Amino acid sequence: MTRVKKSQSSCTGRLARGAVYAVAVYLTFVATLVSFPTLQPPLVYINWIRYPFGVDWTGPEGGAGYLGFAHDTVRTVRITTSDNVTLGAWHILPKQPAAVAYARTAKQDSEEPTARNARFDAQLADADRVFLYFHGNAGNRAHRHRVDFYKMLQGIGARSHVVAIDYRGFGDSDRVSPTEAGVQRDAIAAWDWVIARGVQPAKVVVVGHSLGTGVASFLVNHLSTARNTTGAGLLVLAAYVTMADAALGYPMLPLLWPFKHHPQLAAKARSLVAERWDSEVNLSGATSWPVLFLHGAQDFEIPSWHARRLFRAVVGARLGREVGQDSWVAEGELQDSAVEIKQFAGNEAALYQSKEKTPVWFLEVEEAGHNTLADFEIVRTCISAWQGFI
Ligand SMILES: *[C@@H]1O[C@H](CO)[C@@H](O)[C@H](O)[C@H]1NC(C)=O
Ligand SMILES: *[C@@H]1O[C@H](CO)[C@@H](O)[C@H](O)[C@H]1NC(C)=O
Ligand SMILES: CC(=O)N[C@H]1CO[C@H](CO)[C@@H](O)[C@@H]1O
Repeated sequence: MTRVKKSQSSCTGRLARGAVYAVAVYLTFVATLVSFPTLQPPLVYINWIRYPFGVDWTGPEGGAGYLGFAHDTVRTVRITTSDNVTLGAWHILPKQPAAVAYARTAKQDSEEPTARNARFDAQLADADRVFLYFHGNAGNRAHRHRVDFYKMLQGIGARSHVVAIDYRGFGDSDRVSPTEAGVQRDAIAAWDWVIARGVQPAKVVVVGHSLGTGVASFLVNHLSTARNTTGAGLLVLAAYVTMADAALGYPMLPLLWPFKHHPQLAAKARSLVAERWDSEVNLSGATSWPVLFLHGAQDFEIPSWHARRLFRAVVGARLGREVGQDSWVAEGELQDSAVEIKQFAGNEAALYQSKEKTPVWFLEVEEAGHNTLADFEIVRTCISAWQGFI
């Protein structure tokens, strides 16, 4: 009897000690990240997951040959940033009619690289739209769900090109550690590269997904405040309010979860996230750009309240007042005279449209998750309508 008791108590003792160690390790880890903020970026960008592996970026189709694009419609280009970092990017031509796409000609096969580049450049200068795509964290531009989205964008309008970059430290870009300041330079360099090919700013739609929505929001703010430049639009997929807000709720890396339910601790935790990516501020400042928020109601990585709050903030900033602050009632209704709401058949999606001249729209897709927006026809239709193609 005594023996059993003893072993029970020592078992409980071991468990208790184990729990204390686990908490100590966790707190040490968090304290280290706070004391050395330069250790945070690898957890934010996750560029060390180099997936998909082994892409031959310099190959004939820029490494995209196996991804189902029409023959000879993708090239890898190199973009140099203001701090002399070289980035890899894809330039993807508009969707080709099937007959043209598969007519692989001897002329194309023997084409010199310079002539090929000139042909791509000439087509780019003649674009109707250029979608400049900034991807999310982890993995590179060849990631399947990103490719699905490029393909959808190719089919918007008649002559839509896609340019998708890899930030520093990702893909075939120089292996320089990404930081907020560095990635901001990457975004500016990518924009400048497109404009230097003879594309009018008014034809360029800046697109961001997930982490990239912070990058895209920064870029449009920079363009409108520093250069008085307005593009064709800002398309934000699965946006977050600020990096700190995203980190606090991020299920893939629930480091800050223990803090999130306590308002003061949460505020403290927020202030300790070094990479800011303050999209709410940046978006509210870029008032001349058309904006479209797309968000899946089944997005558990970044829940759709982020996009709702951003939508309200952006419309509010343009009207000079708060919009529907407390009246976004449970089932997705926003009550505000400045906003019109359309519900699609079977509640497939809800579209919120500001009534201003420069459209600010928000489409919430009922069945979509964080990486699956490209699977929904309503998304393609909505982007086309927002860009004035239908
Ligand atoms: C930029 O970097 C390349 C190597 O990546 C180097 O050859 C070149 O000299 C650098 N240019 C400047 C202006 O620093
Ligand atoms: C910004 O651009 C708009 C239209 O292109 C122009 O009307 C306006 O005067 C410009 N503002 C400044 C400060 O240059
Ligand atoms: C104009 C402006 O406020 N831009 C800000 C956009 O957000 C980033 C933080 O991610 C700031 O560094 C910029 O100053």
